[in-house]
Amino acid sequence: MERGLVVERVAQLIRVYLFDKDVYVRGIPRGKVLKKTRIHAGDYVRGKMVDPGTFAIEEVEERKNVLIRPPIANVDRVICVMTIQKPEFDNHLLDNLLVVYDHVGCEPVILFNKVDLLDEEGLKELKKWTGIYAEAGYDVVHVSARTGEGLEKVKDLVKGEICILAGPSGVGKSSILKQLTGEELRVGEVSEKTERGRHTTTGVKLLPFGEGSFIGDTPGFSKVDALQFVRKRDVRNYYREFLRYECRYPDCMHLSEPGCEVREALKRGEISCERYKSYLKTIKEYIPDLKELCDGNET
Ligand SMILES: Nc1nc2c(ncn2[C@@H]2O[C@H](COP(=O)(O)OP(=O)(O)O)[C@@H](O)[C@H]2O)c(=O)[nH]1
Ligand SMILES: [Mg+2]
Ligand SMILES: [Zn+2]
Repeated sequence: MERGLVVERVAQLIRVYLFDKDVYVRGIPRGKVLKKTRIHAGDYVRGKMVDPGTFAIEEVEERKNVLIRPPIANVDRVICVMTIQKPEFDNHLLDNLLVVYDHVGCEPVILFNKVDLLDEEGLKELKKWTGIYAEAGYDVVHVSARTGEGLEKVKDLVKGEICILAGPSGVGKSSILKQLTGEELRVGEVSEKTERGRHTTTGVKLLPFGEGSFIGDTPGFSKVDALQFVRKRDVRNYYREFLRYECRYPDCMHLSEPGCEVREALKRGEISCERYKSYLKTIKEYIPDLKELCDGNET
């Protein structure tokens, strides 16, 4: 059998990319797939050609995840698009995106776009936040969709993967998609509208770019309450720098528990106060001695 990737699904129309032949063909579900499985864009499928241009799908490989609204399976990477200026950087939004996407098994990449328009102050901010996220353990890239700077680095990072773009409105997601794939995002169709809960009947499309990478034409969400997706006591697992420390109690939430090594690391300046404050906000908790803890840890 041959292996393919479902790149588009609009109602009954399924398009499949065949890896070996490097061609796009129509996919027709057969047998148990037809009866049992709803096929999504991002599904890895197996089957065979039944006539030139038609591929009979006989198996759908097990999915590692399925993102909803719009449905895309097997998303390896989420490119979290942010800007330092225009619009102003919202670190808490980024932290919530990182928690939620990590939880569903998509490795996040942080992309700061519009670096071409940063003034001296902006460049300082860029450096500060890049340091904070790189130290926390994320890949961070600097891009200008306008000049093309940094886009090759993005392509390198996501080689052979299925990606989506996430981030607030106006940061340049459509512009980046256009630069990566040469195609226009159908503005307003799947993008910002779905975030307000409106459903669209249009299909989902994965666009090829770089070396065997595909990108979903969805920008993901721009406002996120991580607690709608992740249990409060699990959030600490997705602030990945916390995982380097072993607290006295294995279920330590790093609030005011005795023997909390995360708090000790914070005092020593090994964990960023901005990230810790954001963590408290994510889990909607407050601690009275935050100011003392963060003293001398002003980044
Ligand atoms: N200076 C500059 N402007 C950009 C860049 N990327 C996007 N823009 C502009 O920012 C605005 C919003 O971009 P768009 O791609 O629609 O953002 P989206 O809402 O995230 O899809 C548009 O006017 C773009 O031309 C960039 O790298 N540099
Ligand atoms: Mg857009
Ligand atoms: Zn702790």
